[in-house]
Parts: sequence; structure tokens; C-alpha cells
Amino acid sequence: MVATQVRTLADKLRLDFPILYQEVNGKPLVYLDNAATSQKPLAVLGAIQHYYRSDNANVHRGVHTLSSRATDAYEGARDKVAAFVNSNSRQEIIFTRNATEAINLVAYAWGQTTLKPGDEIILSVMEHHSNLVPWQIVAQRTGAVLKFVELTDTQEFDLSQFRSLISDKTKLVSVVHVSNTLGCINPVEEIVAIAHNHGAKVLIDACQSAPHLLLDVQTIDCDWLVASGHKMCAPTGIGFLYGKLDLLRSMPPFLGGGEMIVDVFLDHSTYADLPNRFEAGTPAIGEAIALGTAVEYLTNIGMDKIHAYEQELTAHLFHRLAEIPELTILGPQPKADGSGRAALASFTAGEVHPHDLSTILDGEGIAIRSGHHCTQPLHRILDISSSARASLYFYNTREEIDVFVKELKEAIAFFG
Ligand code: C6P
Repeated sequence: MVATQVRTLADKLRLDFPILYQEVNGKPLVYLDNAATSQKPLAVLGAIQHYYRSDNANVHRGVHTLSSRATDAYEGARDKVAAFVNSNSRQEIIFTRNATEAINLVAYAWGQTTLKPGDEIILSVMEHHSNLVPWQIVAQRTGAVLKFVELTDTQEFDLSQFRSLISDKTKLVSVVHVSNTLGCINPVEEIVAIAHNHGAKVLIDACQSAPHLLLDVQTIDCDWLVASGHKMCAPTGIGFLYGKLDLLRSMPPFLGGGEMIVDVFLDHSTYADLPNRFEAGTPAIGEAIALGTAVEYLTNIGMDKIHAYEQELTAHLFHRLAEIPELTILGPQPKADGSGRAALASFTAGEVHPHDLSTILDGEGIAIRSGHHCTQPLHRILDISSSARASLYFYNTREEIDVFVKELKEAIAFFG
């Protein structure tokens, strides 16, 4: 009964995504690359078009009507994002190009100015390159030391190893909430509590959780959290950094220029309060407005409903993939009801190259990703050079999973 109700919801929501109604290579498109980027609903496409057709002007600068309309919509989007993550204050939300830029903002503005030789930064081995490379640069420049949380036997975040790794030398813990490769959901509340006990700050990479789970930055109690709009129904070119107010206020600017100043003299400047201090130059106005529409769209569906439906899809996906003995699936197994991991499966299929699988499936209209998914160190630890990945969203159906599994079986048989 529940399954039928939720499937009806997904079927209805698909109508919001015109891109899904097309043929690719003569077959109906089955889009299973949502961890790379999600599709955009009509409401979001409409918001961008409305902005450029009716309100396009620069923000915070003009007193004319279009400029104040654009400013109101842009700042309104900030309110929507603040509400979406349950932030205490709209000043805690900084618009960035994407999660990568948000992490770099913290790395440059906080890491490079705060960390000293011998200070420790704890990351995990499952981090996306975006949450590795900026800290490698910071460590090289400050003399800070990188430490890594390893995987448990079930290929999840090893909390007990983390406990033994952390010390009062640890100044930062920067970890992913949901792994884009393993699909595990990390215990971020516990991680934050342990880190705070040692006086360390915590950054949460919420790229793969913000689109799928109800996020509450006050409950998680993280110091910073980052996400990319394009994985959560918004356009590319917009993401956000959440940071605790006092912490953001204590950080020097990242980029200098217009928008982020109060007074500029030839030899020095004074800086604007939050959030403008970290938004130098003309921002991605239409994209930010559309991100506001996207989070409103997700909230109207209900993040709890999205999560529940995705668990059902996860159970079905893993149940069907279990029919293929050649597969090795990365990360933890879901529970019988699909809970306990994200709605994605990265896998290898014996000697068959993931790129070959992906190419054959594309011929059948099915979009999956193959490669290292920007987690090269993790792939090295797992002793593989690449994997194939099917990643789901709330507009995917059980029937699409069935088509994918059927074609995957045929592709493996073809190569095998
Ligand atoms: N992962 C994937 O296919 P950007 O590029 O800044 O929008 O997102 C970076 C990023 C950071 N953290 C995690 C956990 C991510 O999954 C991503 C993006 C995509 O898995 C593209 S590599």
C-alpha cells in the first residue's frame, strides 16, 4: 500500500522534469547519474526565465525598480536556503559557485590564517577531491599535518579509529556526510560532538546529503557545511557555505572586490558585515534565485517523503543487483527496508571495464557514471582504478531500475 502511494508521487513528480521525456539512442532515457548532477524541475527553469525576462539587474547597487526586485529575490533566496538547513540567521549563508568553492573559502580564509606547524587536520579516506586538495594546499603552506580516518570492514567511516586519531592537536575535522562513492551515511552528529570535545572545528561536506536528507545545522552543530545547488534541482554555478555566525565574523575575507566592502581608500579598505563580506563581485543572481526555488520545491515535496521513497528504491536496486554474481558493490549493504545507506550503487563487474559498461548502457538510453568519481585515493585503497555508479533521485522509478539491471546483465554477458 505504502509503496503504491509513494510510486504515484514519483510518477506525478516526473512530469515536472521535461528532460526525462526523451529518447537517447532510440530508447527512453533512464537517468541514473544524479550524484553527478540532478535534473531541474519546471519551477526552477521558470524561476531563471522569469528573472531574465522581468527582473534582470545587478543586486545591492541600484535604487531603480529592477535592481531592487533583483535584490529582493536574491536575498529572498538566502532566506529560503537558511530555512532549508535550519540555520539561525540568514547571515550564516554565503552563496558560492559550488561546494568546491565553499570549501576553498574556509581553507583560505580560516585554514591558512589559523593553522600553525604541527596542528592536525582530520579528513577521511573517502573524501571527494574537493575536500582533500584544498587541505593539502593548506597543510603545505602552514605546516599543518593531515590525518585520515580509514574504513571499517563494511567500508564505512571508522568511528573508533577516529576516536583514537583525534587529540588536542586536532584543529579541524572535515568530512563528507554521504559518500558519493560508497553511499555510506556518516554519523556526523557524533563526529561533531567528539571533535568539539577536543576543541576542533568541523566542516561537513553535504553535497550528497542536502538533496536527499532533512538537514539541520543546529542539530548537527557543525561549524561549517557546504553544498552544491546543481545536485539538488538548482542550476550549476551556485552553491552555499553555512557557517556559525561568530566564526564567519572572525574570518578575514577570501576574495576582495566590489560588494564586500564598506569604505575603500587607495591604500586600505573596510569590509562589509556578513554575508556580503564573502560575496565579492557580481554574484550568480539568477542561479541563486533558482536555488531558492529549488529548495522550496524540495521542501514542498517533503524531505522526509523524498528520503522514504529513496529508501524504497534502494531496497529494490540492491535486491535486483544481487541477481548479478559478477558484481562487487562498494560500501555497506542497505537494511531490508533500504535504510542505512544512500540511493546509489558503485560497483565493479570482474574484468569488465566500467567505461565499457557505461558505453553499452548509454546505447540503451541509460545514463550511469564510470571512473573514479573524484575519489581517486579511495579507489586506490579499494585496489581498483575505477567503478561504475548508478545514482537515484526521487523521480526515478522501480521500472527504470529493472531496465537498468536487465541491460547491465546483458552487457556483462556480452563482455563475459
Ligand atoms: N561529486 C560526483 O559525480 P562540486 O563539483 O563543487 O559541485 O561538488 C564537489 C563534490 C564535493 N563533495 C562530494 C561528496 C561530491 O559528490 C561532489 C561532487 C560529483 O560524484 C562530481 S565529481
